[in-house]
Amino acid sequence: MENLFTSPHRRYNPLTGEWVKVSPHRTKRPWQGRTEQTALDSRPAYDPECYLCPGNTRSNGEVNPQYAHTFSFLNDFSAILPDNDHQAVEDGLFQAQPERGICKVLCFSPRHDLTIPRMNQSEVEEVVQTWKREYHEIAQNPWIQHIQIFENHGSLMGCSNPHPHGQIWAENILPDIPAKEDKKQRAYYQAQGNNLLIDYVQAEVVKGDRIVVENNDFVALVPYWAVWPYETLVLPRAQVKSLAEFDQHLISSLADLMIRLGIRYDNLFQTDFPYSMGLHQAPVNRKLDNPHEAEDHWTFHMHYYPPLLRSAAIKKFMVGYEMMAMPQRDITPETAAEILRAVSDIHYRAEG
Ligand code: H2U
Ligand code: ZN
Repeated sequence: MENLFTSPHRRYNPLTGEWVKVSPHRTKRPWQGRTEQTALDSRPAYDPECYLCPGNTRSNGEVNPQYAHTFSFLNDFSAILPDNDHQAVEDGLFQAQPERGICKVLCFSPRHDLTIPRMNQSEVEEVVQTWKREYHEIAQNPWIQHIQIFENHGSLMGCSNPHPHGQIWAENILPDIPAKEDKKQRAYYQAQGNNLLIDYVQAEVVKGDRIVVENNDFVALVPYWAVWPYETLVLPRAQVKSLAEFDQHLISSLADLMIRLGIRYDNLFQTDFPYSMGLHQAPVNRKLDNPHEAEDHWTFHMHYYPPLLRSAAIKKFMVGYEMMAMPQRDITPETAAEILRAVSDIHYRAEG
């Protein structure tokens, strides 16, 4: 009998409780590699028109400092604001809650032309270090519950500016996606006495077929339940709840892994690979009824959601059946991991 994984099936995501449909029989055509090459993007190291470059003026008239490493500032067009004393609406089917939050923009580098996979180890360490500092500082506001650090990368993802940067949205509630992960991790921890994602990473390391890159502290793999063709999940090998617990060693390990994963992504279609990436970690300042609950069930992790499917230009759209019913994929997570493992670990734009 043929393996279930060669015929249509669905897979369970234990982190959210959702399912994904896998249709591997639709990918019988052989892997052709990239089908076209995009023009090499040659951005200047400094762009006088860029609102993120050092020394430039932003749309609100503020001037960026001549920063040398990373630079963060309050988003001039914040989606949520710190002050909001409006009343909730509780009117049957019409419910609304006021939201409070802090939005920041974080430049990864003063260089307009770089991306994480083309930055060096110490430069990416600076990014992780800055994330840790921001997580710590923002958590000092006792009303903040959740701190979402993310990067939306590439014009294909709707990112407005190629200057390497990410964002932080912190707020007074736990948003839906981390709330689902919170519930699932807590239930698992209470039932098993172990962390869901640590048990998961250990099992994946034994199986091996979904691993993309790894080092002594972190593993990047295509999760068993991946929705996007080349989606990856970055997991620590040992339990750690949030950036607050990262020492210098973990910071440099994570930077190493992010660079190596990013190089493989860029090499896959020889393009500046677009994605949305984000960190999920323990909520902050949560008032728990039972102090024993703490946040020990939470494991720090990162999600990378890239939209590309078959080439630098062919993107997967989540439409039709997927908008109406559930997500679906053709190429299996195992095949995606194999393809990512097979590409070079030296960046295609590296000199020499
Ligand atoms: P993207 O990551 O989607 O490109 O967004 C960049 C953010 O930068 C966006 O949230 C902010 C926008 O509000 N921004 C400023 O804070 N100041 C500016 O002068 C322009 C853009
Ligand atoms: Zn710039």
